[in-house]
Amino acid sequence: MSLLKIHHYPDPVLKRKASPVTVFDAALRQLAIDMLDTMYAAPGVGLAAPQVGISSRLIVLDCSGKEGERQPLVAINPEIVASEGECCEEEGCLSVPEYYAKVVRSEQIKVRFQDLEGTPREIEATGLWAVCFQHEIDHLDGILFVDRLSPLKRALFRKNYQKILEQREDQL
Ligand code: K1U
Ligand code: ZN
Repeated sequence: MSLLKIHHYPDPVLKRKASPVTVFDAALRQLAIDMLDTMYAAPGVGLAAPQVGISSRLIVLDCSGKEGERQPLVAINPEIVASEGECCEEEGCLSVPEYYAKVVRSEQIKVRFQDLEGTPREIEATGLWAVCFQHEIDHLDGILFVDRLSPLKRALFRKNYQKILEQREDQL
């Protein structure tokens, strides 16, 4: 099992718009496996390629919430093609450790993507799956959940996160 290094804010790779995947080969399949292993080990419910330093449009998710019944999903070049409703749930991010905030998102979405063979697929998502898809697709566009907070909450985040980083450095 290969665990990949998760890049943390303010690493510039997290602010870049990722490039579409055009080659569906063994290297892509191995990257998807390594990303799933890294996500489960973190632990997390999603992971986007830029978080492991790769600026490509690939995400992995598993919001099944059951240790024994995993439901891994690999989505390549994902796009939200329909959305409905609004929800506001607490989010975290493996690239922004120890920080959580409520974010307004669509409640129900339809996502078009390609699987590891390059075959087009479509999925409808609600609940945590919908929130997670939106969070991961944002990563592909260089957007972090803290970018979706009000200006006041974002300013508070910057101030508090600086302290979190300093404390983490002291612990090393
Ligand atoms: O993209 C990421 O940084 C992963 C992130 C995704 C996410 C979290 C919350 C709402 C939507 C999307 C995480 O997985 S953070 C960890 C987390 O939420 C979690 C960890 C263990 C069990 C359940 C959730
Ligand atoms: Zn994230």
